[in-house]
Amino acid sequence: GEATMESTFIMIKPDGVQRGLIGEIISRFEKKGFYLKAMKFITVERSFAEKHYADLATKPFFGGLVEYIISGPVVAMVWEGKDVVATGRRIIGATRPWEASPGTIRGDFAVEVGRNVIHGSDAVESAQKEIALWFPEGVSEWKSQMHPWIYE
Ligand code: DGT
Ligand code: DGI
Repeated sequence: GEATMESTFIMIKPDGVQRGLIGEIISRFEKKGFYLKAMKFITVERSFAEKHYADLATKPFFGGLVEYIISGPVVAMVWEGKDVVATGRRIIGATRPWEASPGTIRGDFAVEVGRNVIHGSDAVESAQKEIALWFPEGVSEWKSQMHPWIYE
């Protein structure tokens, strides 16, 4: 029911955009029964990417990760649904694509951890932080007419 609905931040990274995977990825979340609440197609600045990945600032790959994220446009989205944070991560698959199961986005479309196509918030608290960072203007409040066909 309503009480268990949550939101997550999903971003198709520049490799996903370049490789023509936008439709495929959006389709997987749509068909699952999650609701798209916000979406923008943007190239972010270095300082913004560094803020998004602030938790990884001490990692040796941080510089390369930031370069990759700012290298071209990304598709930033908010998806809503029951347990969408954890379930979204399962749809995405493991961070290291060689560990990602077939049937997941990374399992089906990625080879390298540094080109893993998509980002998804890893917890409800990080989702809230990321949504506030990427969508300070807020998200659309709309109700899918399919709701009763997806939720009991
Ligand atoms: P995400 O969704 O992009 O925040 O990534 P997570 O949460 O699945 O993975 P995390 O936080 O361990 O790593 C953050 C990003 O750093 C990950 O998407 C890809 C990059 N990364 C992680 N480990 C490696 C690595 O060993 N080599 C390279 N090149 N990149 C890595
Ligand atoms: O949320 P995830 O993307 O699954 O993983 P994360 O938040 O731990 O890492 C964010 C991104 O950083 C991840 O998608 C790919 C990259 N990353 C993580 N670990 C490594 C890495 N990149 C490199 N090059 N090496 C890593 O060990």
